[in-house]
Amino acid sequence: PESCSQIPEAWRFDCYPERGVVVTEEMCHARNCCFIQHSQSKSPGRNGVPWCFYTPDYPSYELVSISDTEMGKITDPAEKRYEVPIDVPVVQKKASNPSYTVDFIKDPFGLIVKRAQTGTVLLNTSIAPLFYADQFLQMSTSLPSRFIYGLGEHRSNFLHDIQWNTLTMWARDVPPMELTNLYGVHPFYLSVESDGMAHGFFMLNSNAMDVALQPAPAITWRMIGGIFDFYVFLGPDPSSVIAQYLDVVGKPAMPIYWALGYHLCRWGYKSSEKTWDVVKEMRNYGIPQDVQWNDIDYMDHALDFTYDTMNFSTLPDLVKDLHRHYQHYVMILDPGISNSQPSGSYWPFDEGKKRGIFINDSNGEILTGKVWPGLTAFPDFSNPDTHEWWYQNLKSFHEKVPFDGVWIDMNEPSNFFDGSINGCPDNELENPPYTPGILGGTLKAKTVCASARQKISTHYNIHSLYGLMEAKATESALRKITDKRPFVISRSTFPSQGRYSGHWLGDNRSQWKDLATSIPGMLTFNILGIPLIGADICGFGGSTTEELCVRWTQLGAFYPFSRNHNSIDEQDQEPTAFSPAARTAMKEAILLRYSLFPYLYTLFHHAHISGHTVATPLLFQFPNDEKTYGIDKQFLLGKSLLVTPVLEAGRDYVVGYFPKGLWYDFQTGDSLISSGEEINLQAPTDKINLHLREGSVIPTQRPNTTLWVSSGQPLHLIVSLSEDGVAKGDLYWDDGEILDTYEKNQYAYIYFTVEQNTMTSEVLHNHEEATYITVETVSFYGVKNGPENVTVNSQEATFTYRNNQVLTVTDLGLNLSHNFTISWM
Ligand code: MIG
Repeated sequence: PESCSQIPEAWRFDCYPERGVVVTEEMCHARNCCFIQHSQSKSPGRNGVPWCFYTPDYPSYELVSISDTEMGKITDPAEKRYEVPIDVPVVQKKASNPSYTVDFIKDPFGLIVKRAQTGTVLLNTSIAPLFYADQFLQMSTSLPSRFIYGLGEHRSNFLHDIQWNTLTMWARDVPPMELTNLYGVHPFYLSVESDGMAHGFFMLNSNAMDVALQPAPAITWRMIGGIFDFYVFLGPDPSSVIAQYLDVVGKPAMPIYWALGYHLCRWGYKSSEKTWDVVKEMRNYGIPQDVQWNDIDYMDHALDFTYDTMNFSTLPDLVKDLHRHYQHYVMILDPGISNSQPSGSYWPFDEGKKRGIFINDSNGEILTGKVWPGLTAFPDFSNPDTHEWWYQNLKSFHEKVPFDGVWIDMNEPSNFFDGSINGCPDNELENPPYTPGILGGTLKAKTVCASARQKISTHYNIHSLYGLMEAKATESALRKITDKRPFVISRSTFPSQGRYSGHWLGDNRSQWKDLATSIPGMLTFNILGIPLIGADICGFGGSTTEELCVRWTQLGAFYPFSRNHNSIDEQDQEPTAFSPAARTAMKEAILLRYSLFPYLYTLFHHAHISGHTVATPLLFQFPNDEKTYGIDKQFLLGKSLLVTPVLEAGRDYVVGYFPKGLWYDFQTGDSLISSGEEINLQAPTDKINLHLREGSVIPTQRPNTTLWVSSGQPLHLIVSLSEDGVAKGDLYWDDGEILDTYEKNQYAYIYFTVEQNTMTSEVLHNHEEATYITVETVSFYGVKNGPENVTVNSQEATFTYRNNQVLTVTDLGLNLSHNFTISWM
């Protein structure tokens, strides 16, 4: 019909999204849709303008009657469907004075959500037909702008491309590449409206899905199960959107202090002695290291909860030695449990089988897959009995090897077979009417059968929750075993994961482009509530080069989770493996990180209690500066520390964007004024550019080779005065490892303000831990005139003044647990 050609290209909603199919006119008309070929669609159904799209009058639902409920919720009264089993707060009643309006369209049924203050349409579901079948749910909504972020886990820029870009979600083990589903699933986006206000949208659904972006701008949710259960967060600024999202799914855990140290790992340490040698070398060179890790090499024939008593015979001694040096040990665990050890010789399988805690196939037999130890069963972490069994395994292994944290890998779950040793049955769960654009083309690709049975549902529904559920089991086991804050790093993740674990970006490669993409990855996980995030420093696959590894260590020093990790058979890439110059540059970068520990720790506290980001996109602090919306080559730590890394080979400079205002070189205090422009910065190989935004007070500490030792060191406060001479900052301090210190009031919280040439340190919450710390020096950046005298608590003090306008007050010896003032005239 003619009406078809009147639909603008950007507004054509795909009626034939199946992959790898070239849709013909006949096929399209069989669906009663419009058919117009388009030259720009290279692979129909994947990228580009759809050839087959819904007609304007395509039949959909009709609103028959409407009755207001106390909760303002839409449910299906007739039929109970699968719902995602994560605990979200239950809405008790309708909001009294909402900042939004909700309007309904009768026929076809549609829902319109607007921001009350501005009238901006945040959501309009009437732009394409709605589907609500058992295995096919589809909803399209308009977007107020092209600025959309989140929707993990994918490899992409931080700002998503909306030019016909389909993001598929289904947990998958694959080295990160563009346009494919990866390890985690996060159906949440942040949208920045045209006036700089922001809102968020969360689709609480765990089934396989496509999320299709198109230039209208619009988004389509195409899911193969569950219900429509979605949340809209009104912000109105980007940080508030994230805090509101995390109010629903849960705020991140407060990490144990050493989680913020430098971690060393690799696949292919052939023995505990080899591992130990690396630790000793790091100590010899005085390079900070808090945590040594082992990959699957430590296990006896890749069996969980065992260690190789030949090559890793000294593992328990290594761990004790680490502890004597205030260092920590983390080892990997994979979910696959070998099912083929002689009966009676391997408790994890024997006992697991007895207790019925493994995933069954659709016949009710234990499903057999294959992972590193050979044929395996997979624990069903949706079963509470599995958590108890997992805990008992961890506990008895901990008695042999007193590890401090756990790395959970392969938990998509990854399987070397597609489905199982016997494949999968041919049924509607394995071959649903529509299969999203999953890598491999089937739900079972490199994982267990969709029709496999788990305690609470079929694998079809809960596949992408495997990593979350394993993390929960691991976190609670560690709590019981260590009675400290659990340290868990998980490869597969789902909303609410931050409550239980951190994450790393998976199997990257030792290439410059992977160095660069680590920033959008890190920023995305920060807005998804998993701030304990980093990429494998120096790259996992392939061999690194010295220059790349130096630059990566400089950037990695500012990852919230900072771990150098390497694949098997690749060239060594520990800092100790390089030339003295490279080693020194790496050491300096890591020392710089350690000096920032009090600041970083305080940022994690704010993430934990208020849902703030730790690594922050520039746009969060400058939402009215559109130039920041696409920036992902730089980022802020917290609100004020700007990191501008070198991301290319052979450079001794870097160009960074500086939002309007006054900025200071973090290390020298030199100032620069930006009108909101790109600035060329010197970046010799031993330098990482760090700039402090005006108006901040940053607590730093004399660094040492472990955070335990550093944490007793005196503080050095760095103040960056704004144009009008004000600044503020804070410090959260506690014992570093006890559970729930904030919740139990076992912490100190100090607030710093500067105005009119006076700094005040105010202890808002006191605790014994603060009494062990002194403030030794304070540097004020941007003091325009050299002062004649400086007083501390009204007593004269020692100071220096440099002609770059830096005033440093020294030899303070102030007890952190007491209020103090510093003034200059
Ligand atoms: O199939 O344990 O992402 O970090 O070194 C590879 C070996 C399994 C994948 C992880 C990687 C780890 C590797 N693992």
